[in-house]
Amino acid sequence: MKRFTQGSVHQVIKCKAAIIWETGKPFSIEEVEVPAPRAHEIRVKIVATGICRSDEHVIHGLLSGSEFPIILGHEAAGIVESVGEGVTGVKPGDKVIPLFMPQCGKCVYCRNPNTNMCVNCSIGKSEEPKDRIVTFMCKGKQIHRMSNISTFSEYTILHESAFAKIDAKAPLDRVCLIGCAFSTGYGSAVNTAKVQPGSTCAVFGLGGVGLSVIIGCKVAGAAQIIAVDLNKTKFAKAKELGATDCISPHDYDKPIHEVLTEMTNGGVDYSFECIGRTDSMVGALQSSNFGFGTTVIVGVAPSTDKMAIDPMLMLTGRTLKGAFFGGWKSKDWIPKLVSDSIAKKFSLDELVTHTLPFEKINEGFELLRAGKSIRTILTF
Ligand code: PAD
Ligand code: ZN
Ligand code: ZN
Repeated sequence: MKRFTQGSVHQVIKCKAAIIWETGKPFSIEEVEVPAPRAHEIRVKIVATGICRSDEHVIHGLLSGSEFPIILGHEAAGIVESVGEGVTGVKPGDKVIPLFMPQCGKCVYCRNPNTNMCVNCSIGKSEEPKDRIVTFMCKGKQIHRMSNISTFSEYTILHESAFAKIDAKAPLDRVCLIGCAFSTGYGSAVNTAKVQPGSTCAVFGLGGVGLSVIIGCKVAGAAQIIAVDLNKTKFAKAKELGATDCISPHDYDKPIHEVLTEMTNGGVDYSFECIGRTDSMVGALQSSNFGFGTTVIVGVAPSTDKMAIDPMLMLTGRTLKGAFFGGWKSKDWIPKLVSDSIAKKFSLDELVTHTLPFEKINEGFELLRAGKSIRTILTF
């Protein structure tokens, strides 16, 4: 029987990838073996991949379920190299974005319009589904994957639920940000919070995610957008993207939620935590309006940390929410977000501060740790 396959589907590819061998160690560039895609999988050549704080959390062992050695990376864009049996709608040469939040379209979550979670997602699970374990081998060892996609590799394997085909015109060194930071921040404002025209917003943390929240708040027509960060070098970019005020908690001798409550005569309509600290999450909730404020948790805190809140904050009418990937059902929405970016509904350029060759990945992470970059894009 003839199998329906396209591309170099039966060959193992040897290519370079960045491996973290042990918690807290730097990346080492290694030659890895990437197997042929099996049924319902594709193999993709990654062209550009961004550096996100979530990768850094995994390096330091802050998120449960991460095992080492591992290939990180989850914010990328690439070109289909080969297509396994049973995969439809995509062929070698097509441009795709890998999905760290997959969309199988069939599970109880995919069928529910109120969530973008999918049973196939790896978040909160301790291991990859056994039938999905494939992928990278290096020096005779199996290398674990991040979110089943691992984009810090020249080639990677993606399940058919974990990629979105995008417009052939898309510039991959920009739309890779639609794979994580941009969609997460923008969607947190327009989907999860549903920011209304004329409203007041506070955004805690001005990395790629927080700045994308600001873009979303502005597109939604917010009247006041207050940006909060300890690093004042982030303020110029926040203003450029739509922040009306920028404040640092270091400049006040009272808690930042009191400052925000005074600035807005009773608290903001919407607050967003884009740092990943439980104390800031509580601060964001306390900054929101007593009777009708909404707070969205976007940042990912270390899995051992817990939030303690006064239940009265909720009894009085505040809403506390959270979402991965800005609430977007990924496979449905990524192609539309890419088209919106090509149509210049929003710009991704401002989020990119550095572009480096893939081999300089450790330098890229140093820039993040030093607070000098928004997004560094690594190119192959
Ligand atoms: P980033 O490190 O680029 O930005 C974080 C910002 O927070 C920096 O500008 C810091 O200066 C600032 N900051 C740090 N501590 C404080 C503090 N105490 N008070 C005020 N500001 C502070 O990170 P990022 O934008 O890549 O990611 C932000 C968080 O979002 C991080 O926790 C990441 O893991 C999470 C994330 N969540 C999703 C999701 O789907 N929910 C997706 C991507 C990233
Ligand atoms: Zn990310
Ligand atoms: Zn699903």
